[in-house]
Amino acid sequence: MAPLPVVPPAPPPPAANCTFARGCGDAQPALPADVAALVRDHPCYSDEAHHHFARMHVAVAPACNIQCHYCNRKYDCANESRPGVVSERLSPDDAVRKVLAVAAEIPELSVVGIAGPGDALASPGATFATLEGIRRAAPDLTLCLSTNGLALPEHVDRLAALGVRHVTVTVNMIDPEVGERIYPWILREGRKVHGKEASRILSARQLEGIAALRARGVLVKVNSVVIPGVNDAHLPDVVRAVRAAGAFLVNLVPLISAPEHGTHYGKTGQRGPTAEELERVQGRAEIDARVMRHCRQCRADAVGRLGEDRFASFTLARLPPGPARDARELRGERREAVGRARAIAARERDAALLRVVGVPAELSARVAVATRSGGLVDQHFGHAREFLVYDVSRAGARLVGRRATEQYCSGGEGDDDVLGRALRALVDCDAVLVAKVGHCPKGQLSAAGIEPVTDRAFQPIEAAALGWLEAFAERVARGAVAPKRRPLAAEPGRAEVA
Ligand code: CLF
Ligand code: SF4
Repeated sequence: MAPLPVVPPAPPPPAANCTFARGCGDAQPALPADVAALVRDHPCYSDEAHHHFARMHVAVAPACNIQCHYCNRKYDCANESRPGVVSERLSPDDAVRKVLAVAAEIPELSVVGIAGPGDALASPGATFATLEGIRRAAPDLTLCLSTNGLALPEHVDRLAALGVRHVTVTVNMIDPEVGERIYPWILREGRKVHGKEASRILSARQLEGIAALRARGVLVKVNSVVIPGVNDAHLPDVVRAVRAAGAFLVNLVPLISAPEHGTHYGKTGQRGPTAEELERVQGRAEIDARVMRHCRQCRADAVGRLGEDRFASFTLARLPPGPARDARELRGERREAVGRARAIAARERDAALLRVVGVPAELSARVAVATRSGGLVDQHFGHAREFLVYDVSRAGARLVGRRATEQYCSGGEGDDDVLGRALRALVDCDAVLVAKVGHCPKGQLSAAGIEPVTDRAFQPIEAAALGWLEAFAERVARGAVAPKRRPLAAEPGRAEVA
């Protein structure tokens, strides 16, 4: 085995009184214990939690009080949902019945959210009746809500009193000049307001609402839709403004716009960002904020872990007629099992970190991971519909995004077109960590400079990525391989999300 390169010693651990998660140089302070407890089991607020916990949405809020150019009212609210999707609308009673039925089947359920199909606070009667019903029926479930923010200021007290500690506000602009290219009108006090005035009112109400939530101990996530040529250059200002107002987390989501969705942007040819453009905007935002990298732009009736689509098993027609029992004890057992898995993953990560202290600080590589559950490298390459992408260095493995693909292998047959698309999706990765990979894709991955790695199968992701890095660094030192150049990579050590 070749010796490791001679490098300066790894930075010391942070001093006991240091408030930054990884010591000097980390852009984000470590979370206070009460905040850490609030994000720990929320699959959207913590990328680690999304390996273990599920969320569901109840589609009880049909109305909206604004018009976004990326929305067609025939479909769900596109601020927090995938455009072109229609959810089954529920009454508050049906919503509570559905929550209990889902909780009985999916013990990893930790969060219930209202994210449409219109704006949650444009139908306050239905939204609050639902939140109150869930609070009574299953008090251990975390309540979550997503809104465009226009009606937020008048509802913050009621949300806080109900124990809602997670609210998402979609903020796409703070400059009305930009805003009038996104919002043609808003409804305010019974009248339609157009142009810059509409955006001025909307922006002021959003920032006021965020600050009021923050003052009541609510963790605010801000979603911003990245619209190239409209607000992409403006988003760093938006991120600074929402951070100043008290937002906890920022989620920059790509505009999805297709003519068949019938939206203004779809019909006028406004495109969404490329993966590189999105990563660039996220990297800039990370200078000022924690940035979510694992959003799946889910449906307003989504059920399951992020990326899972189990809503079809829980339509109204399939629900049991009476109320299901509250499976609280099953959720408790699941939380304990997750705690044990987390302890193992942390131990293995810490051991792996010690083994890479000699890796040069400037060596950073990018790995894709196929994972199904529990934060493990546990999926066959041919079965993956998406890969999680991590930048890995001696400081650790940091999620930078996800790459959607299609399942390459079905019924034992590989699809060459799908493989070609997967290779393009992973082109900037040095390796792909999988449980297994077939002979043909293995060869093509290697030919594309993406090392297929199976000897980390069923290890926790961070430990697996660091273990791979240890061997990779040796090969780099020998000159046998070089990391791919990624001019767009964000600086490591920034904005670790929870
Ligand atoms: Fe739903 Fe949103 Fe709550 Fe999550 S989703 S209301 S914060 S429980 Fe999550 Fe879905 Fe992305 Fe939303 S992955 S679209 S960020
Ligand atoms: Fe559509 Fe949501 Fe915008 Fe309302 S807030 S117009 S439902 S995307």
